[in-house]
Amino acid sequence: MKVTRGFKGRGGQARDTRLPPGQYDIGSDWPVLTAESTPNLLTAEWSFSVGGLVRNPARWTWEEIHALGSSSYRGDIHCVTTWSKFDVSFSGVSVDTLLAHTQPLPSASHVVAYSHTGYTTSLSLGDVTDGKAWVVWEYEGRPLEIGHGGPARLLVPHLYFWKSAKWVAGLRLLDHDEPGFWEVNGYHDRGDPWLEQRYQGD
Ligand SMILES: Nc1nc2c(c(=O)[nH]1)N[C@H]1C(S)=C(S)[C@@H](COP(=O)(O)O)O[C@H]1N2
Ligand SMILES: [Mo]
Repeated sequence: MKVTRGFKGRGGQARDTRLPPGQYDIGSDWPVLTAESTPNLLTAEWSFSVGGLVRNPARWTWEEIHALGSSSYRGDIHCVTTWSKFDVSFSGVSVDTLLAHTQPLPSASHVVAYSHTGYTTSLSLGDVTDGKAWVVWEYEGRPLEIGHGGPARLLVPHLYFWKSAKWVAGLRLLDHDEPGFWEVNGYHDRGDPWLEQRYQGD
């Protein structure tokens, strides 16, 4: 991505590189960061739901969601704890596909993503549409490991990684922003790494 040369973010990092301000390249490591205990979810009992302000609320089983057609991401991810990881690949289903089936109402402006564990995170509808978000079950062509949110997690790679809810269970569409777990605990409502929106007030 080419942005105006010479622009400096608050981290002192030139904005025309691939690393957002204040981030470092963690290389091949991938830390596990979890606030709750890791659940053992069986795919036979797993489901994913879209509800709230939609015309057709829906719930898919593991087999049904795979039948919706698959979509992949290859690119970078950025954690608020300052690591970034380049060129990772995930596949699953695009959130656009899930919303095409459920038909958001005109009043819908935000979503809460919630996990089977109770974790929540909030996003604007615009941050999960137009090819910007996925529910993913594969990492580098293999089933997503349980520690990283397997069998399936949300992936919203253009925002800090706390928005990418592990063990995701569904999306609830709302007409207002409803702060989730980390947003209530001091993290920024939106979390754009290029704007270094780490904490409330940034
Ligand atoms: N359910 C759940 N999802 C979560 C979290 C969590 O604690 N619980 N942590 C978030 C945070 S802060 C980060 S940085 C990433 C970490 O994902 P990883 O453990 O796969 O690196 O998951 C996000 N999704
Ligand atoms: Mo994080």
